[in-house]
Amino acid sequence: MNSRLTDGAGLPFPEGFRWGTATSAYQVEGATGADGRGESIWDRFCRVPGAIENGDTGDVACESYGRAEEQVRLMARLGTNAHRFSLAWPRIVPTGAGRVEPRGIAHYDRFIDLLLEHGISPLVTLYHWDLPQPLQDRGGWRARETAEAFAAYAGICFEAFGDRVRDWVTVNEPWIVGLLGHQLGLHAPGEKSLAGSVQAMHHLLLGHGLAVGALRAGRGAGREAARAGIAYSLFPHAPADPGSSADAAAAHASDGYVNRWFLDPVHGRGYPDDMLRHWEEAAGKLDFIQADDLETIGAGSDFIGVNYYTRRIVSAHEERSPGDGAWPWKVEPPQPGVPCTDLGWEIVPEELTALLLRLHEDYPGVPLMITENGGIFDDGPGEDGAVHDERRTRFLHAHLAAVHRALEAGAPVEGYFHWSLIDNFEWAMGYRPRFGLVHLDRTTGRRTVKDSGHWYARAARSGVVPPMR
Ligand code: IFM
Repeated sequence: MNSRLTDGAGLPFPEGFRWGTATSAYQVEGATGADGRGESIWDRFCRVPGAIENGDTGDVACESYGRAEEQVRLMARLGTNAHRFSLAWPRIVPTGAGRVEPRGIAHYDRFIDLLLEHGISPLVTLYHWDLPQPLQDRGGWRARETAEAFAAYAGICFEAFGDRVRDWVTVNEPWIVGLLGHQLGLHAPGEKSLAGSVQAMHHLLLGHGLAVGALRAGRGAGREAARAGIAYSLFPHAPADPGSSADAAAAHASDGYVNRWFLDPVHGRGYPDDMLRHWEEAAGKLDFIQADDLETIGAGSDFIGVNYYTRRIVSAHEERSPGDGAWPWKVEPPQPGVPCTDLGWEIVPEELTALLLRLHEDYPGVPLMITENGGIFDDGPGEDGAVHDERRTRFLHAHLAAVHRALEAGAPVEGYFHWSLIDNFEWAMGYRPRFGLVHLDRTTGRRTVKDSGHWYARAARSGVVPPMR
């Protein structure tokens, strides 16, 4: 990388950098009843009146299950050399444990082959929130049994696809699963229990550790290079008043809740003491943590998956908030003058540089991958049929420049996966938010590569982020 080149000439990225897009099964596949797929917690949750905006569901989504070939051609048009997607657990093991569905395996076999034929390397997520409903009926992630079933399912996937897939994300965003799925009830399975959410987050980490064990056990079987990591939803933190020690303490505590509670144990340091104290006080005894769980969880992670969207500015507060971990703090609204996406998330790319450098410092030697980054910009086709989404292009440019700065400062960033390839099902918000590089017209199914997609293609093809005018 020639660091003397300025943005005027474009920003060159290292040889072998992975230029990717990201999706997840339930958000894009549709075809929820096809080929023996079992029911997932999202199929069930979408049927709860009022749970999802507009009554939307993932039944059809982007029809990616039936249009896999077209989807891969789209990626090839974008010039990307990598793609992150998730396997739907209920397609592979329809009831969560036990019988394997060969048609599910065949579908992903073909999808992986298609990617490879187009020179696109797969980064495969095993769990992106679509838990088989029968496991939920037995306690879901609150139950230890689910972590064990997850490891067995992971082993099936390593066996089936490990000859072509090197890199695996075990679990996507364990904090969000705990917060939205189990504490606030806004995501499937719709539970509202602080104690339950702490238990679920522990079992997600345990599932990761057990899956890593299964992956490593298979290394002798021709999968020596296999790697696994978690994709964390990481939020840099700042105190609302930099001069206030109470705000600084609140920001540090919130960082423990959102970031350190996950990163520390996976990297062999155990759960952070401040957080253990907090959970015991706010959520009760943590007696579901068994003697060697932390050793299993701490078996490690071969890379850190960074899902980065925005930051959290926190101020100290007298009262405990009912949500957000029952902490005495307040998350501040967007700061005046800071640009935001259409959902009101602050756009702060410089925080991404700082986050990557912090991870490099705190967990030295571990490769980093931006497994998600993106924003909601509600642009659609104009009269000329094109989608002139200049704000997304600027967002991309700013965040890739932030990654470039981190690389120059020595952070081992291996790739960038834009969330998302295509406008898709955004969970409780249904199809309203648009995150894609490709616009989806849900009435006609028509796909239109947005201007941001064309811009990203220039970067991905050349390995140089073009300057912005
Ligand atoms: O769409 C989600 C994705 O499933 C997980 N990470 C955040 C994205 C945008 O909200």
